[in-house]
Amino acid sequence: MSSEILIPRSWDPTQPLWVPETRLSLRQSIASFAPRACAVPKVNVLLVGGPGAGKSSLVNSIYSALEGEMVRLAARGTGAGTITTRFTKYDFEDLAPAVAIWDSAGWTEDTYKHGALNYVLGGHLPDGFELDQRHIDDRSPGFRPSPVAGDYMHVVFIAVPYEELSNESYLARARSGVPRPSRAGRRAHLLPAQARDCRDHARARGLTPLVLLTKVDQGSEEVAADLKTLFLSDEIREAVLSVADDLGVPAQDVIPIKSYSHETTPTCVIDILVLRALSTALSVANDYLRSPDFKRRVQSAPPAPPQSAVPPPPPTSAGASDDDIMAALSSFVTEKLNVVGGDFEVTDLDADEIRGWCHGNETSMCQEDLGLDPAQAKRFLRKARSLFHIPQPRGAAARDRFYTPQSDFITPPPSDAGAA
Ligand SMILES: Nc1nc2c(ncn2[C@@H]2O[C@H](COP(=O)(O)OP(=O)(O)OP(=O)(O)O)[C@@H](O)[C@H]2O)c(=O)[nH]1
Ligand SMILES: [Mg+2]
Repeated sequence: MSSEILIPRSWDPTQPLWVPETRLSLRQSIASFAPRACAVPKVNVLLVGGPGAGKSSLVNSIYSALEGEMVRLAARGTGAGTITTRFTKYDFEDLAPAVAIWDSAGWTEDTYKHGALNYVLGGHLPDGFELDQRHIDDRSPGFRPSPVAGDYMHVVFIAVPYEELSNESYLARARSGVPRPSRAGRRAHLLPAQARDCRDHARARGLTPLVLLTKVDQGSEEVAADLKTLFLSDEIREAVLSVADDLGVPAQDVIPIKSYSHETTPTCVIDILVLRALSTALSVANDYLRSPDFKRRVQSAPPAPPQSAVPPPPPTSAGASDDDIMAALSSFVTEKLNVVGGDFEVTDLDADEIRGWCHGNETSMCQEDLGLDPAQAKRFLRKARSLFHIPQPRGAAARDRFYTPQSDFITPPPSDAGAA
């Protein structure tokens, strides 16, 4: 009996269904993800690539897709130079408690030399490390001489912008292995030689390098007009196969994405694309955590210092004082939300007042008193709840769960008012 094909045949058999349920299930699986090694509390996902490849935009897009509204955490550029210079860790609080994404400075011919990539992959460089420098070594400020398993990178994304592939000389260079000469005033993109370098360093540590084919809307008019045609497009298929061929990786390890760039509201398709990419990364990371390479590396790590020399563990938030928590919230507002000043600073307020906001889900108080926008207010309360160990109020949880921007809809739960 022959089966009838009811949907257009895709070149990728794992093409998702573009429906809100797919996004919901991706959000849920990312939120409940657990690393398969107890020595690793959070999986570290590394983003590398050339300036303007779309790394920071992906961080913002993943956050937006998890949050359900547009969030801009990482500064984005125009592609005309390196915008990100510091190695920056992004946490997603309870939206993805076991995930950290590390955004890096765009590669140029002058950076990531002298084993710097090994330091990045090996967890020697802390959050905030200045990457835009020619020489990085064990005397660099902040260098971590003995990283532990939780500091290592557990999965690597190499970002390659699709716009680059339309330049035929890119493919020619990739095949010959000749890096593009630098030209003053012209932006440098991910060089094939550097991508190979990263692939080789990753493989030497037992990691599987994944390639992000970014900005798929640039280069295919059909896809730009309707992103849902991505996995039906011959142009994208060709690009995926070319990149896989150039870098010597399996085609299924090349993931085409489109991040939020000019959009002002979330869309289901972009949410699904970026969450699908993260979900693939988490599953590859878990494979790594079970691999002999990882286990060997953990076993051969230098032994922990003798008991007497072990410093007391840092206080956990469970045992933290109100003052500690208020200080942590204050730096969260300035460093993570990049907000300085509403009517009050966090430290002007009382811990019990913030506890009250948490219990009542008082986002409007956060907006008025601390000068936060609605998305920042939600993040602030989420952070405060996790530090004060206050569960999310039921109403707020239900609203978040069924929050549906724009035209994407899921039937909301019946409200008490409606039942009465
Ligand atoms: N059309 C389109 N533009 C994108 C996409 N992703 C990113 N961009 C744009 O590309 C430009 C550079 O993006 P960034 O995210 O700053 O790139 P980056 O890799 O972080 O760059 P550096 O920090 O300089 O290394 C920005 O103008 C983004 O809006 C995409 O999927 N489609
Ligand atoms: Mg950046």
